[in-house]
Amino acid sequence: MNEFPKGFLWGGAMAACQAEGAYLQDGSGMAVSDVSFFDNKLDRQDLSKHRDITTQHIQTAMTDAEIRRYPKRHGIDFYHRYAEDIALCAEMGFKVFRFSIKWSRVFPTGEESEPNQEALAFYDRIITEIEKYGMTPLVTVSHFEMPLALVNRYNGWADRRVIEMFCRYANSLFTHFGQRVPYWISFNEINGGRFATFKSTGVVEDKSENYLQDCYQAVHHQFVAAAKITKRLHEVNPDAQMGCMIARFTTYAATSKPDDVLQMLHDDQYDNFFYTDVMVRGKYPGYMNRFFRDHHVKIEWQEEDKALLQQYTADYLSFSYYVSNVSSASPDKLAATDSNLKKTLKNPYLESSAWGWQIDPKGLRYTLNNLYDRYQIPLFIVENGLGAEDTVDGAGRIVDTYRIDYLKKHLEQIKEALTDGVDLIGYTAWSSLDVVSSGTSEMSKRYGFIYVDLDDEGRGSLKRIRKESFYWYQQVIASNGENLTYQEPMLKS
Ligand code: BGP
Repeated sequence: MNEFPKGFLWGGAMAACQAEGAYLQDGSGMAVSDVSFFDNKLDRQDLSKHRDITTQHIQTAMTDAEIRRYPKRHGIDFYHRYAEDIALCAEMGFKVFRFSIKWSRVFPTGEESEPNQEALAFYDRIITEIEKYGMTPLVTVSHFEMPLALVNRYNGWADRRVIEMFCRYANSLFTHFGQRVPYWISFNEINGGRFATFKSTGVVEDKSENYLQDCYQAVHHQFVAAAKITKRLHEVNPDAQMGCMIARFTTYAATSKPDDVLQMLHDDQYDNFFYTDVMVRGKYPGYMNRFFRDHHVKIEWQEEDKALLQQYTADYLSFSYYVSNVSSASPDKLAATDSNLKKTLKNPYLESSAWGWQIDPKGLRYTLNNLYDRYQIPLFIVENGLGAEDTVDGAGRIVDTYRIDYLKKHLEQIKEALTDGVDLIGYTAWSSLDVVSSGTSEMSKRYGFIYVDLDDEGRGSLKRIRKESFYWYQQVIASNGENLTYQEPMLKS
């Protein structure tokens, strides 16, 4: 067997806040992403300070008109170059194009009663372009770019009133694009609310009296909002599907010591399953009652919440997978490393990227089996890829064999999981083009099949160049995953 099913959705992903640029143009408002800064003294093995944003920092950034200090303000200028970018992805053979819509472009402060028509016209042009090549759009409604005004006024999702504003935003998207977009994702990596709280929920620690309480209350509001917009999407188009999404932090016990194994179970429950249990099974799991009690968290529920969560669950489960983590009952004694959205412990059996992210293709097979066993609904890998520094050689080529190797090994394990019986509907690699890094706002942490000539300080021609992986992925898609081999060079100079 070991085959990808017919109609498998091959593609790539990107996010508005990392790609569009066009800061404050055409009526757009400021988003949380527009205050995230680039630090040239960045410690790649400890990115924690990039995850903590203070009120003071926000105020400084708001009065700073500089674009380059905040790289997500310029992105890769997808706003003006989308036609060329989408054409390149079509050339690779993409069946599906994953992108996100910038909430603060459509509702600049989040509180307007009507959407910004220029923003809707922009996304209309994008979808038209995707359709032109016969690709399927996959749209993330919220990918780390809530209007900053909602942070300043409400401390983000900690306030229940944000649900209504989000629903108004989502409803405007469904009214305009609901018939044309078959796959949606409500919140990108919803478990980010606990680890990358500011960009995920807009909650600022120094504004909170009880930060942990606000983190979980914000996530609860996102759960309710996701249920509400799932209901609305199905009213608009019963055939459209709404997925939930987590950053899948697959984790292994550091040793076979029962304490470590229990820690692994807890980390899996608190960091992963809580989110998917609510969004797929439709109710809060019992283990969270204990967690909330132990951590003095008391979620405020409204009467409608329980029924909403139960009735409007996700149609499919999507996730990002970059790394695997390690769990230990005595973590202080062990070496740590950076990972997606948070730190973890070192696994001596794995190699790491230059940013310390531990590479584990077999962990993806484990993850697919583990999620499918638990939920029995279709899965969709919506992010997987390697962040690396690419260089353009003397002949103008980018020979990113390390990226091909990473992707190839992960696709081999996906094939194994398909043979294991997992129902996987698609794979969108992160990222289609190089974009500004979500975690560090660097440009030099590149993931794309298409190189973008831009450096960390925002200098460069923005020229797009096909990497070696572009031609390799083209072959992979053309053979529906049959041919994963790589023979250098794919690009004949
Ligand atoms: C995920 C995000 C993406 C993305 C990716 C890689 O957390 O959904 O937006 O960028 O990780 O992370 P980074 O850019 O920090 O390397």
